[in-house]
Amino acid sequence: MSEIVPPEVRPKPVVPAKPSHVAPPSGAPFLPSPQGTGGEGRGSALLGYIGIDTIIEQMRKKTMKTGFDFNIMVVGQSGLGKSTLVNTLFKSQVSRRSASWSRDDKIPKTVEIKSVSHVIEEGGVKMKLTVVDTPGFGDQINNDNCWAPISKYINEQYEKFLKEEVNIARKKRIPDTRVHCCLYFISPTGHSLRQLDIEFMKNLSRVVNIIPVIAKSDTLTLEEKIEFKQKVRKELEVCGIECYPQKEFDEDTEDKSDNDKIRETMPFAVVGSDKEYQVNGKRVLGRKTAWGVVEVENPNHCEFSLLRDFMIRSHLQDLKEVTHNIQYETYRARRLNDNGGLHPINSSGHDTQESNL
Ligand SMILES: Nc1nc2c(ncn2[C@@H]2O[C@H](COP(=O)(O)OP(=O)(O)OP(=O)(O)O)[C@@H](O)[C@H]2O)c(=O)[nH]1
Ligand SMILES: [Mg+2]
Repeated sequence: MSEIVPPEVRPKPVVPAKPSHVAPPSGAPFLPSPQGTGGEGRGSALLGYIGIDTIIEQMRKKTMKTGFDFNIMVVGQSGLGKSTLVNTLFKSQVSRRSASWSRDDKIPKTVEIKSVSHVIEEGGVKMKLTVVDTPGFGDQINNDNCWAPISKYINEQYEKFLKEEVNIARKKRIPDTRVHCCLYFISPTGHSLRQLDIEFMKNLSRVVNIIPVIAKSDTLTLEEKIEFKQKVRKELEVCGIECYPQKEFDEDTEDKSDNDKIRETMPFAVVGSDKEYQVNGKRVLGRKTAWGVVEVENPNHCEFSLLRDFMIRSHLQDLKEVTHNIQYETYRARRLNDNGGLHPINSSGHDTQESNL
C-alpha cells in the first residue's frame, strides 16, 4: 500500500491590508515607495493597497478629456410650446454659462425636424447637449401614423450609429446622435389623453425613452393639475404604456424606491418661456400675466426645474445606458437578424444597399 503523502503546504503570500488611515486617493497617481526605505512616508503606508477605487478618478479624467453627447427630443401637437421649451432649456441654468443665445424674435411654427446644440462645460466636463425640435402634429383630418416621421428619425440615428460600429476602420469615438430621451407634450385639457397621445406613446415607448410632460401647465389650477396628473398616470397604466424610468429596468431596491418617487410625480407639469423679467431684484425666466410672473425655474410655480434636474442631475447616465443597452440593442439585433448581417460599407462610408428603415 502506498503511503499517503500530505499535500505540500505553501506559505500564504503576505498581502498587507490597506491601512485604515489611508485617505482616498486624490489627483495625480502615486506609487508606493520601495519597502525597507524606513520611511513613515505615504508609500509605506500604502503597502498592500491595490488602488481599485482609483477607477472612478480614471473614468472622470477620461470623460473630462472626451466629453459626451446628450440628446433630447421634443414631440407633441402643434402649439403646445415645444420650441419655447427648447429655448427655455438653453436659457435656463443648464446652459446659461455657455450661452451666447440671444434670440428675441417670436418663435415661428416648426415645419421640419431640426436640432440645436450647445457645448456646455462645468467643472472641466464638456457635454454637447442637443435638443431636437419636431413639427407639431395632430392638426390634420387624418392623424393616422403622424408619429411615423419621428419614429423614422429615431431609427435613422440608430442606423447611423450601427453603420459606424460595423465599419472596419471605425472611429475611436462614434458621434452619438441617438435620442436619449423624448419629451412628449400632453395638452393641458384637464380631461384625458387623446387617442393620438396614446397611439404615439404606445408605438414609440419601445423605441425611445419617453418622458411625458403636461404642456402650458400655467393654464391649470392647482387642483386641476393634481387631478389631471393622476388621470394621465392611470390611463398610461391601463394602456400598458411604460414611460421612462421603466419599472423592469430598476436595478435594485434603492433604484426602485428613487424611481417610484419619480413615477409618482410624472407627468411633469411644465411652463416654458424664453423671456426674462425682474422679480425681487433678480432676473428670472418667466411668463408675465396680469396677476404676476410665472417663474419657470421656481419649483413652487411649475415642475420645469424638477424635470431638468431629473434628466440631467440624476438620470442622465441612466438615460444613455437604457438607450444604448436596451433601445439601440433591440434595433441592432432586429436589423442584423432581418438582413442576415449588414451590407458591406464602401470606402465613402455608405452602405452599398439602401437600408430598410
Ligand atoms: N401659457 C403658456 N403659453 C406657452 C407656453 N409655452 C409656450 N407658450 C405659447 O404657445 C405658443 C406656441 O408655442 P411654440 O413653442 O411655438 O409651440 P410648438 O409646440 O413649438 O408649436 P409647433 O411648432 O407648431 O409644433 C406661443 O405663443 C408661446 O408663447 C406655456 O408654458 N404656457
Ligand atoms: Mg415649434
